Amino acid sequence: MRFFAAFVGVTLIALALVAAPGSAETRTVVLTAHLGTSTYEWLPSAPITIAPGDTINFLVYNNDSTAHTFRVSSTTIDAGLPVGGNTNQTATFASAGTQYVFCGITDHATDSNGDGIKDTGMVVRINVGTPGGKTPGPEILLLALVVLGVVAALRVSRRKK
Ligand SMILES: [Cu+2]
Repeated sequence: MRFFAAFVGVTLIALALVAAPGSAETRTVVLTAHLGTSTYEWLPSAPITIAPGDTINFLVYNNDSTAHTFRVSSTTIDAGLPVGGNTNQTATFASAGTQYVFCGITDHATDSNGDGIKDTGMVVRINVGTPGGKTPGPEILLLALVVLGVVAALRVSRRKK
């Protein structure tokens, strides 16, 4: 019985940890406009993954010989990037979903499959993950407690026979 009370107590603490929202983070991302083998692109071009509520501080440089612009989907950010220029822009991504940064100059960033999301050329995808997705630790603890509780319950019920 004492074990059961302790089990319930620890389980409630674990549940509270899982339910608590993760604290929002601010990350700095450096991007450089660049002419690739045949198209303009941002370097690095790998997708950025963050959690809802996180903020990105973009430090953007144009080392290309052509002017570009720096835009962020679902925001009003639209900064000019003259040759040799740079811009510093900050955006907070509140909701889960797909966002992206892109160049607003015609044909520098395009939507190749018509889904409304630019995906080719000067585009860097931002995957805004699901809430709580960044804190798997307490969930694993909770799972371990549930398994422990089942094992303990089986042992108690067996002893009663
Ligand atoms: Cu461009």
